[in-house]
Amino acid sequence: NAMFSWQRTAYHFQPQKNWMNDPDAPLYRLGWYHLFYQYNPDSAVWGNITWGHAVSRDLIHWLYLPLALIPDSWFDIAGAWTGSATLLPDGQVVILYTGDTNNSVQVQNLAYPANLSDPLLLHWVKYSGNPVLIPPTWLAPKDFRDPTTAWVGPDGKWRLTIGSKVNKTGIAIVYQTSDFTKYELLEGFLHAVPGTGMWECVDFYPVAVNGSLGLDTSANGPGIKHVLKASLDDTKKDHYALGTYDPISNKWTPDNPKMDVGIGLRLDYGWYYASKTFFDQNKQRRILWGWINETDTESDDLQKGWASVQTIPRTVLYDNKTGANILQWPVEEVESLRVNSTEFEEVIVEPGTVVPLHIGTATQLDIFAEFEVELLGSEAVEDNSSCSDGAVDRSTVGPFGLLVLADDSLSELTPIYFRPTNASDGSLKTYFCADESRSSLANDVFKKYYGNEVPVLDGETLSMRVLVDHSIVESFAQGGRTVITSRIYPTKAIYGAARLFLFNNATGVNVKATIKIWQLKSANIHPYPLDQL
Ligand code: DQQ
Repeated sequence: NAMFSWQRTAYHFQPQKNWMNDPDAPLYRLGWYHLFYQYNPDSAVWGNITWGHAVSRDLIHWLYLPLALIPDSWFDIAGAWTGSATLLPDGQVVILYTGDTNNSVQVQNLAYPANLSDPLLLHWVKYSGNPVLIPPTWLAPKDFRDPTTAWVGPDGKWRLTIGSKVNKTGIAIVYQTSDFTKYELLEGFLHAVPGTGMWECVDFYPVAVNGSLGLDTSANGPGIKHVLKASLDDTKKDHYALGTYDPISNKWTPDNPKMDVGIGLRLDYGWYYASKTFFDQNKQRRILWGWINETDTESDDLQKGWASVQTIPRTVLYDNKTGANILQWPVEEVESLRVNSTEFEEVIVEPGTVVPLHIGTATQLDIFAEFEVELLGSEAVEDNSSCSDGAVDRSTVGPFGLLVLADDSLSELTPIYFRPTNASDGSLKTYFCADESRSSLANDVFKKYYGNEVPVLDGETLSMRVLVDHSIVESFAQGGRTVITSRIYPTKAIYGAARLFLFNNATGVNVKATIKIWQLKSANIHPYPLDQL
């Protein structure tokens, strides 16, 4: 539908048409990155959930492949839901996924490639003994889904975790297996957090305390922490925490109980859900995928004929400067799309002004910006604002940042910005925010304020990286400590009419901005040539 064609992204992964949700079973093998995804082949709304499949050499350019798993058996007839892949040392690949059965019971099923020597892994076989796991009697049959990638326990057996809930307590339970067909439930919970509700799409993986390499899912020992992530069904938000995994007791303990899973940090403070990581043994890194849902209406989605996008894959590392969060950063391969860089050095943005950045078309950008603040008058007055006040609300020292996907008359704009505050309790905090309230003149879409506090250490300048792709903006502050994904629907700030500005809405500071901007080429995302299949 041409009416909405400007909303199609140019370098984010999305199917040619119809509905997509969670990323599934990402893996790297024989020179190809594989991405599977929850897909409705028949419509632009959720339903008839099938596994879509695409492959890439570099995580940027993709080839669509035929559907990988079709819901055609009693154990997945109501949907082939989310799952994960495990690469076994002998070269085998196993996928465990949730099936919604003919009785609407959630079970776990095993699938494996028909032909391991096929680098594209085109054909998948469902194990004849499926389902391999049914819900334990003490769990509700609809609260048992989304198995993780397996890791090796101290006895050499595989373990994997599945999310659930007991009353209002979100839980992760662990199964043990030697062959992926027979399983034993380990006693107790990997972890449980009262009040957090059903845990979907649990992700569990090690991060190195030092260095810049990712770790295999089975790695553990000194110098390693474990990230536990749950997608909270009640709020549709992805929460994580850092902690330690004791494989003997099979318990994960958060570093800081006040920042436990579901009550502490979020992976992304924007519109983002059902994320999943994998270890890329090709480049020794851990990569995170996440699903960006729509915030327009179902009827809009049906009209445009498609719904949802995946984020740019992000590398995940432990932040050893703060020791309290992970760092997310777009995979380096996105830089291969960069053309025409423009630099602006020490641009002074005075209080209450906007400065246009003349860079030509501004719909496909990779922006890196640093901001220094010069206090003009006396001291900053006390200020308890946060992201929920939006970019219009002014204080002495903020907000300031970028206006992306704006039109010349500023009838549409999306501020991505910092808001330093000095609260009445004496604390100094910096918020990183996205104000979507004026992102679109359309009125049937969400227009909210997003963001959270971002740690800024002594001596650090404020910096942000922003990826703009027509209707998606992914924003990373302080090297990826705080991340916000925006799903917006500009109607004026499209194609050649989209502009980029700096803004400073503080009352008492000059902002000095140094910015480097690249235009990004479109990625090649198209069907794999049929005659080669
Ligand atoms: N999506 C899948 C479920 C999962 C949910 C169904 C999360 O397996 O819990 O499409 O978005």
